[in-house]
Amino acid sequence: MPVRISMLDDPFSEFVSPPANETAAQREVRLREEEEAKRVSEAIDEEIDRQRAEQRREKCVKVLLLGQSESGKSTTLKNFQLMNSRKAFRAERAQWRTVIQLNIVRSFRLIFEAMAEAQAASTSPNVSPRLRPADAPDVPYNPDMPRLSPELLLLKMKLSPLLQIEDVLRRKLDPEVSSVFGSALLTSVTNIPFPDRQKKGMKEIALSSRALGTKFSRLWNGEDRRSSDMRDEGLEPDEPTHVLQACSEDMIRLWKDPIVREILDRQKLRLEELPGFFLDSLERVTDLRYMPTDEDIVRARIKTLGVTEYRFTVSGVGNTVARDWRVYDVGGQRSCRAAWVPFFDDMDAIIFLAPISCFDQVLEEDPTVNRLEDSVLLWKSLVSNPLLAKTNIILFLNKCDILERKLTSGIKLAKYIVSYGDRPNDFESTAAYLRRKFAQIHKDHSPQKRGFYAHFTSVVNIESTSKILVDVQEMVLRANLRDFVL
Ligand SMILES: Nc1nc2c(ncn2[C@@H]2O[C@H](COP(=O)(O)OP(=O)(O)OP(=O)(O)O)[C@@H](O)[C@H]2O)c(=O)[nH]1
Ligand SMILES: [Mg+2]
Repeated sequence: MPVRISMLDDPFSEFVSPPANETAAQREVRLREEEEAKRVSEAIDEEIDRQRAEQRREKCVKVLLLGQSESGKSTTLKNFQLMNSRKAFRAERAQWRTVIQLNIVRSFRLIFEAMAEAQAASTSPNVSPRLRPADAPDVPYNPDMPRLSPELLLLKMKLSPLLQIEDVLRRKLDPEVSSVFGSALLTSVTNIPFPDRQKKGMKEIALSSRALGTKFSRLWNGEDRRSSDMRDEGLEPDEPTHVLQACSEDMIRLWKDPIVREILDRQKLRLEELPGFFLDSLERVTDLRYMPTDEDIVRARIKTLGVTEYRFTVSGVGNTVARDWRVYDVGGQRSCRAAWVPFFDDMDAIIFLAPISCFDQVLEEDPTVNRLEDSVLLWKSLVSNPLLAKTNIILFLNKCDILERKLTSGIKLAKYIVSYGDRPNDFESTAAYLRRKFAQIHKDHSPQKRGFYAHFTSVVNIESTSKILVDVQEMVLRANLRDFVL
């Protein structure tokens, strides 16, 4: 029953009630004035509503990409760019070629390290210390380790110019990187099964948003550029390109060498699964006129430090208006995660990437932590965060292609996740099991009920990812409009 408020209870009643001795003429004037005041008030309300709707339309849609390092955040961002600013994306091929060249050099660094380790392990401890190279790694003697032939050692030596162009390539990406101070931007190599490999100073390239701002500025801001001429794009062959081309045949020979493959196998160094793997395309990517394809660019690896913002406009469909979007890409390493929080209260959606192929790997920054476990804990802390209670969180169970390859090669999920038990070690069963785990956490820990949106993804696959991102864009937009209507 509606609650009635008596005139006596209402402290404002004496201001709004008509005067006691009001004449008929005065009453008519008062009613006219009240009518006019009501009309003005309604017009103001209407205007406020219109301005709110306008503001809402003008307010951009914001999406934050989260997940541990190497989970695929920047690769997802590249897919957004490919969908929404394709020309600008392609205009940055010169920079991506440099990144790819660095990725190749890094792969060879790893091969050289593995060879040095094998050589040291296969050298009998009885050999005179004078005959051991000064920089030989300190590894236990292993007579079963394959021996490096003089031809292989010669090949390795012929490829040493690769290490000399590394600095030039890094400086091309970020001129402020100096050999001495550059290491602040560069972090140890990841995804390596042996934690101690980290100590060896092999560096993965990383770029701060400061450097990205200058090098990839057109791309991040979705601007277009007309010229596709090689000179304009900076794709004219330069010194590192000539060196890589000159080393191409030797690189292919070394990479295909059965002894080298055996050494890599023995050290469980699966370069194919490392980010930025281009060794199966050496002939193509070392050509003097090589221009990275879209696929090459999404596979190129550069670690993110700081936060990168990418802006684009999605044109309206039907009678809906065009909307501006902002996608934020952050660094995923533990040291970068404090920078995530300031973004939490203003996002329309979060895409969380969990690389489910990483069940047998450890974190680069803490080799005692399993990568999948880290993703699960991160997921739990995100879905339970009260600041994000109303935010749509979309889960990408990523790197499905690598998961499938690992399972096919005989690596058992149950060895790392004991609760998986004796279920089948195939993709369908393992992926469905992991999805259920993430869904359960979402259900148990969300502060209030909300939908669970999850996709199995391989974000290096441009075609399938674009379909998923179209769905995601539509879903985010719908949720955004629903919030407005409610
Ligand atoms: N095969 C395969 N590779 C992937 C997939 N997703 C990402 N990668 C590769 O993994 C590497 C790391 O991906 P990034 O997108 O750079 O990872 P990130 O989450 O941005 O990492 P940080 O910047 O360190 O936080 C890149 O070389 C990608 O090409 C995938 O689904 N399958
Ligand atoms: Mg990144």
